[in-house]
Amino acid sequence: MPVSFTLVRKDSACSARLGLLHTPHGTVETPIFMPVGTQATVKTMTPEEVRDVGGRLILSNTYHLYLRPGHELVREAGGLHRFMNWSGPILTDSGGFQVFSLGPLRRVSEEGVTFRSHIDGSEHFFSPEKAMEVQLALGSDIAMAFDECAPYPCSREYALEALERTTRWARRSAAAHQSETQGLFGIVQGGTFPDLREKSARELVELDFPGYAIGGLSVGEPKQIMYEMLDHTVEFLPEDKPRYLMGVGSPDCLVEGVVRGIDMFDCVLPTRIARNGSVFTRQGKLVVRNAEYARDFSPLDPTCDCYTCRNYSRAYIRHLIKAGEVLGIRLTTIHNLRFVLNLMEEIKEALRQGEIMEFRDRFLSTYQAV
Ligand code: PRF
Ligand code: ZN
Repeated sequence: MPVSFTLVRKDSACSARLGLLHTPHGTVETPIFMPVGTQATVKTMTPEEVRDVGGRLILSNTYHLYLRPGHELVREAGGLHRFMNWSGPILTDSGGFQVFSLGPLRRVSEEGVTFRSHIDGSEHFFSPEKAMEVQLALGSDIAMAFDECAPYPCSREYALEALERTTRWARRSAAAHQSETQGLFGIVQGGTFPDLREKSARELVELDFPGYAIGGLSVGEPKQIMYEMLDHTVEFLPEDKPRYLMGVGSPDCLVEGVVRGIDMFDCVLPTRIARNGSVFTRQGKLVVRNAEYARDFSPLDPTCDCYTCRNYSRAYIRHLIKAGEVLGIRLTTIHNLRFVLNLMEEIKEALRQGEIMEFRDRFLSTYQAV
């Protein structure tokens, strides 16, 4: 088994767990946040810097790398790890979500999805088999099944159709995926319908994947609905396999996800908002680009241990961003990634101490979620 999971400890007051995820490129502790490197780079950061802020497992995207530079080229380079100089584990998303996000640029059939490239308009076809071929060429440690993420809101009929297709595609993904060096995770869908979440989870568990993702959430629904769906999904997933909540990464959702039994997260949020001048603090999100910080010579977050906070002020970072200097968004990216990765470290420590619920309450008492 190229990918496996060791459950280390379960909390007695909630569904949270500590675990170890074993991959061909090493073992990582869970719960874990995966920085996103869509184009084979965590935007603005070198792999050494990603590691220095605590990144251990990164996510990259099949859809983007297939279109550019092409998976054959990445294979020729010796795989994604060598191509981008990241020696730790990599998880690749299947392209399902990205292709479905293209809207009018795509057509779905039972066989797969026909879509036009967002780069040059050229036409392409993705299927479960194709998504497996591309991810094998990329050489990631963990590949994702090809799924259909239904939008929010969506009708029960559509959510059912999408989840049933996702199960059939998961079966085809598993059949096409023959690898000694890569694990394959299934993806639960089912929209915001509790019984459909259960149905999807049960059907996927029958296929016996080494890990299960929860897809189709954080697509615009209220957070409370997402939390309810997590409760209605996690209870049908096996305890001895990792659970990955796709596309979730706001600090409050990370904490709430962990207490509901999630082991893995990924999200562009920390790196994306950094590039438009927003940063996380223990009080919530702060727009350092705003005029009110022009003469604020304190660090982004006085409690943060990152390179940015140890050396630079809000006023300086605001100036860099206003002046369009690339150092500005590098500094905010370093801080935001460190913020969420440090949060995950604190979460793990709270779990080791058996105090995760106390930690959640303390964190949420100062963190202003939006
Ligand atoms: N499916 C896939 N990738 C995803 C999602 C999904 O549903 C989401 C939903 N938040 C993010 N990334 N394959
Ligand atoms: Zn910082």
